[in-house]
Amino acid sequence: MLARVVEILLDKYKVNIFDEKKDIFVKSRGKVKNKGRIKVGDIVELSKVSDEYIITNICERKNDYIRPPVSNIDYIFIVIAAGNPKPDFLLLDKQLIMAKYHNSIPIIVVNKTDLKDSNEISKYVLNTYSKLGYKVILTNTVQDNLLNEDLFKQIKKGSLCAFSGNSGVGKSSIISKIKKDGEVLKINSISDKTGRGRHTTKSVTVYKILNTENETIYFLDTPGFSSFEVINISCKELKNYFTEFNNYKCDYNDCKHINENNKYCKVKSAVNDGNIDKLRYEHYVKIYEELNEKEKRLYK
Ligand SMILES: Nc1nc2c(ncn2[C@@H]2O[C@H](COP(=O)(O)OP(=O)(O)OP(=O)(O)O)[C@@H](O)[C@H]2O)c(=O)[nH]1
Ligand SMILES: [Mg+2]
Ligand SMILES: [Zn+2]
Repeated sequence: MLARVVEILLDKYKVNIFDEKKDIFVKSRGKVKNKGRIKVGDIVELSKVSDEYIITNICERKNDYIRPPVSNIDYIFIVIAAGNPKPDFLLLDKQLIMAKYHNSIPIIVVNKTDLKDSNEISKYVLNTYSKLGYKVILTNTVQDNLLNEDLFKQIKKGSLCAFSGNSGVGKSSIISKIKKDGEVLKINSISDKTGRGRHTTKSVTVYKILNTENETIYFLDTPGFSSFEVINISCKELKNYFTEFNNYKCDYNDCKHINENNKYCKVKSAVNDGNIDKLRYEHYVKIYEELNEKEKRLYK
C-alpha cells in the first residue's frame, strides 16, 4: 500500500494513504531508516505486520531538498518580505538556483506589501525577476489581496507546493490566510528586542488546500532558515543557472565572466551597460567564489 508522508513526529510518521484518502500514524522499519532519512513529501510503501502498518520502503524521489527538508516538490514558493526582515536577494538567488537544480517550478512571493517603503522593493523584484521569466506575486496578509486565484488554476491536482524562505517573512501567515477550513497555524511573532521570531515553525507540516477546480493540492509549511548554501553544483556549472547570461556570446567558450577582460566578456559588458542586473551579477560572483573555495578544499 502506498502513502505520502505528511508529518514527522518524535517516533512515528503521519501518512496519507493514497487509495483511501485518510491519514494514519505508522512507524518505520529500522532498515528503511538506514536507507536515508524519511522526509515529508516522501511516497512510502506500507506493509501490514500483525495488526499494524509499518513503512517498509521509500519510493524513488523526484527531488530531495536539504533546505527546506522536504522531497518530491513540484512548486516552490520562495517568500521574501518587503521589510521586517529586510529582503535578502542573495538568499533569493541561491534558492532559485536550487529550485532549478531540483526541477521544481519556483514562484517568488513578495510578502508584507502593506508596509510603507515596500513599493521600491516590489518594483525591483517585478522588474528584475519577471523579466527573467519567473512568476512574481506581490501580497500581504494584512489587507485582503491574497495569492490570486489564477495561480490556483495553474497548479495541477495533487501537486506538492513548499513554502521556503528565511524566518519571519510570513510563510505560515500566508498559508493560514489561504486555508479555507479555518485551522489556524502558529504565527511567528517577531520579538522587538532580538528581531527574531518567537513562534517560528519548527517542523514541516502539510496542509491540504483546494484549487479553483476543487481539487486537492498540498502546501508545505517549513521552518525558516538564516543561512543557505548552494550544493551539488560546481562553480563551472553555475553560469547555466543565470539564464540572462545565455543571451550573450563571450569570445571564449569557457568564459567564467569573472576575471576576463570586458572586451572579451560580453556578460561583463552587459552588466556595465545595465542590460544585466548588477546585483544578480554580483551574486553570481559571490556564489562562484564560495563554490570554488569549497572545491579547492575538497581536492586539496
Ligand atoms: N505587516 C505585515 N506583517 C506580516 C505579514 N505577514 C506576516 N506578518 C507578520 O510577520 C511575522 C512572521 O510571520 P510568520 O508567518 O510566522 O513567518 P514565517 O515565515 O512562518 O516564520 P518562520 O516560521 O520562523 O520561518 C508575524 O508577526 C506576522 O504577523 C504581512 O503581510 N504584513
Ligand atoms: Mg512559520
Ligand atoms: Zn564572459
